[in-house]
Amino acid sequence: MRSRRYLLVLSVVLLVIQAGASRFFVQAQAGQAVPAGTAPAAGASYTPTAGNLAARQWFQDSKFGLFVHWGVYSVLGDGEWVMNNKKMTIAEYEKLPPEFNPTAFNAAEWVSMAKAAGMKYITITSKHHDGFAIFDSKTSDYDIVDRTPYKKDILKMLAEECRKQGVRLFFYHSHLDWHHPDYYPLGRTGHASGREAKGDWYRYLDYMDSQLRELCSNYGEIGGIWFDGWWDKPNADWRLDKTYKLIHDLQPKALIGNNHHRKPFAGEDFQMFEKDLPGANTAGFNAESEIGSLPLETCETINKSWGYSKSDKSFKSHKELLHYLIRAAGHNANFLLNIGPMPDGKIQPEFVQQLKSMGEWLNQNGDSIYGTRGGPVTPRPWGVTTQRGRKIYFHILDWQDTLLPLPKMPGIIRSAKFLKTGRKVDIIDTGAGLVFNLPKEALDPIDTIVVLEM
Ligand code: FHN
Repeated sequence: MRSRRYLLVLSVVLLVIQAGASRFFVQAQAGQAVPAGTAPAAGASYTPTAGNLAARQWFQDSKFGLFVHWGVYSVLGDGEWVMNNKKMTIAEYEKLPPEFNPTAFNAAEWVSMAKAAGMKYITITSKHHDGFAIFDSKTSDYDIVDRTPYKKDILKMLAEECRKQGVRLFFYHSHLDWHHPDYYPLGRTGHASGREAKGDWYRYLDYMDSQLRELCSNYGEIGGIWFDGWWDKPNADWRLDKTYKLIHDLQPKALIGNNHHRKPFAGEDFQMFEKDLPGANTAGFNAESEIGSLPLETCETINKSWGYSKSDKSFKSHKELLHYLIRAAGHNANFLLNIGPMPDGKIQPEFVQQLKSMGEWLNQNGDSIYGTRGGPVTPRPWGVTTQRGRKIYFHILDWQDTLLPLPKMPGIIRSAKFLKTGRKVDIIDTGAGLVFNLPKEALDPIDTIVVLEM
């Protein structure tokens, strides 16, 4: 009876495999690591240093980072776009810095929390679109030291703590600036700030470069710069070559990424996708994006907000967030998961809890994520594959049946086990492909991981 059922299922499987042969073929994944010593296709006039190429490998091995959106907007608890969304003038918005006094901020606690979550790097907003710097800038007095009662450089404390705990620090820096008088002509946003209709664009770019020089000079070795806001003025002369050169000259290992939602530009070292896995466009940001050849990253929020929101209670579940991390890894991408700290410097308990449980899962299953690249079977509705050396990890995330049909594997399979129990997995070789036999009791509600040793 059992063998007749197998035969029936197998013939269906064979038909499916043959019909969709081209779709089912094992493919190389987009965004695979650029081999050391090879300049990325996007960087015609830019040759990354050996240190930079090594940093790209480290980045791809690291897989999981903490994104932090924090600034004076947190005082209002209405997200980081509050100035634009609530049509606040510069004069009104400038009343926020005197209210920003994060006395409960504790860099050691933040970094330990990220580490315990299994995160290997932190990317924090040095300046968001509101133009306010949460570091000690000598280029401008619109910063935390000069304008808030707190008077301390958050980035300095964080950089020191990251160094102590072995976590790399990246700075998110906004090209777009709703506050600076020289950010002119205006772009798509920031029209209600009440600014005079004049300004010297190149003076603004000098200002931005000067702040970037500070970020690349005063905080030791940094992981990289994560740009955002280019999309506000896609036709402007952003003088990116000059800015990227400045960063690479000062910090040759630092990785530059730019959230312009396009294929990477010359001089960039990684490519990010906002609220979407590489190649997808469910959130509307990636209509013009195209996967390039650089290391990839995808970023998401725990609720719906980047900056702190008092009212946003739509928290994603533990399973959703883990699936995001796992699917990102299967797409050969890192996952940058965001928190928006509260104005006093504390992190809301829902976020803390979520990060803790992600760390617990990674403690058990991290072998199938860290140091891997997208595996030989491209992402499927049922899940993804990751690979490190001779080990291929099948992450079965959404599959209800006992038999799972798969394409042919490249090479001979030496062993097949469930990662969790070490129990052997029965595999049927149909000649045209494989079928995993997944008994109900072996299925895991989050991720059933099968390891093939080739
Ligand atoms: O406008 C920003 C937004 O506030 C946030 O920083 C995200 C993070 O990816 N990026 C921008 C929108 O593309």
